[in-house]
Amino acid sequence: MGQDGWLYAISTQNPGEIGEIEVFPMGDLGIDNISTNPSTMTYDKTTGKFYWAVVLNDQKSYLYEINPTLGSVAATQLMQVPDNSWLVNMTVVEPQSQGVTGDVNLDGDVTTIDITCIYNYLLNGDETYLETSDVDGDGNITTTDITVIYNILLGQ
Ligand SMILES: [Ca+2]
Ligand SMILES: [Ca+2]
Repeated sequence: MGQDGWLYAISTQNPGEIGEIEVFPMGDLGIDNISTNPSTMTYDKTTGKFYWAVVLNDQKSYLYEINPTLGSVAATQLMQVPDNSWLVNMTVVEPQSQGVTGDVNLDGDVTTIDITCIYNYLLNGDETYLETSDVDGDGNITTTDITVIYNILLGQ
């Protein structure tokens, strides 16, 4: 993002080689009152959206969504940062992988072994897989959790 309100793309074909990095103008965002304060941009891989936080000449901080598509470059103002605060840095936190529901022993698959793990808890008090045994998430480890795994195995 340039002080001139233009969006630029940086070629990373030769990353690290000084003088080999190319900068391409993508388009004018139509914002001409950008202050000299630092701005920050981040990219959400999940949604494919670019977010840009900038302080304008009114000394207020704004959050924009950027469309970086060549030919239709645009900035959409999402909000003014409340209480005259400045948003000086931001990042997108990627969601934690949830694992496979029903994969009690966390080996990556739902199998009858996972059912055995729950049986071992119910019958023998084996708490090895306590944290993953509540498959239906109702707060208790019961035969219902075994039924859920059976249904997964049967493809229901
Ligand atoms: Ca498993
Ligand atoms: Ca349960």
